[in-house]
Amino acid sequence: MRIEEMNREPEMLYAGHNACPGCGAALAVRYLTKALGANLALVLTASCWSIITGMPPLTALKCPILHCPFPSAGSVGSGVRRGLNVKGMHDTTVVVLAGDGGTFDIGLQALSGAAQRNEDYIFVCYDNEAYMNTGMQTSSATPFGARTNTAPYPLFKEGQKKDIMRIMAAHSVPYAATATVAFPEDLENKLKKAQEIRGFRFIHILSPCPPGWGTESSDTIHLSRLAVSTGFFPLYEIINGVSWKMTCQPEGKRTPLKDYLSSQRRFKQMEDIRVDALQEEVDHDWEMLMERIAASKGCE
Ligand SMILES: Cc1ncc(C[n+]2csc(CCOP(=O)(O)OP(=O)(O)O)c2C)c(N)n1
Ligand code: SF4
Ligand SMILES: [Mg+2]
Repeated sequence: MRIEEMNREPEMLYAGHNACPGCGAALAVRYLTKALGANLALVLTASCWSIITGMPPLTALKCPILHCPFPSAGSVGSGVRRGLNVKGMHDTTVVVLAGDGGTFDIGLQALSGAAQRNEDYIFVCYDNEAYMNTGMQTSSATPFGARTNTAPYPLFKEGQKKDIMRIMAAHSVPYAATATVAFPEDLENKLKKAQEIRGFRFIHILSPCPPGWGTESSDTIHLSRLAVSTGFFPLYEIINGVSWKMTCQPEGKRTPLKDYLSSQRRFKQMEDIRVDALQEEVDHDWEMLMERIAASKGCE
């Protein structure tokens, strides 16, 4: 479906929600609801999104939402799916929505259990690369060099971003994919594909966050696009943990990573030598991804 058609799909996110202007996570979920349709049950962890939608009766989303404790989203999703099945509501799509903190860190144990049991729902992680709702603390999704409010001296994240997609692939889940808001058609295709598949499905959406990243609200789409064209956040899908496929390839040469970093205040203190180190890491991850894609051609 083209973006114009998508915009004509019924809105499930009411105007007047509580997201900051330019919030990538709000846009991601708006597209998600358009792609998956109205017959949706949402499980939501503590996060910016619990605030964006607000508490009943003033909730901003037009579908049932179950707010759940941080670490339990993976299990609550399993329970909701099984409960709906008992009631014969097999057509209702169950989506667990969690931030990177609720996915990469605090929710990882229940997520791993549900993925391993191949529970039948879609787990969506909107990744703004920190615990934003509580004031921008480091998560294991925060990239190297990014400033957060809990990074010890020298005040930026020193380790690498955790590779959640390889963790999901290691669980051999039927479907896992990356997406971001600058490519709504790619995002929609992946969600619709996930909706058709049974078993555990995982969608990882990079979602720019203007206050947390130190960017203008008008830059959200540009940054999301740069994340892809630099190779910092490639768009791909993995079937059954073995078949890796690129869905949106940057045209020509990849854009230098410094173009992505320079417009974000969270990377402002980064010296050139660290920018070069991060570029090397992105180049290395890119090569590894290309090798996996090439190697899996025989698995299709
Ligand atoms: C067990 C537990 N620990 C901490 C909190 C406080 N808390 C609420 S939202 C939040 C941040 C969530 O971060 P993330 O999952 O990345 O979502 P974001 O806020 O970035 O959207 C935290 C730490 C909590 N509610 N429960
Ligand atoms: S802090 Fe970031 S993720 Fe949270 S509502 Fe604002 S823009 Fe969205
Ligand atoms: Mg977050």
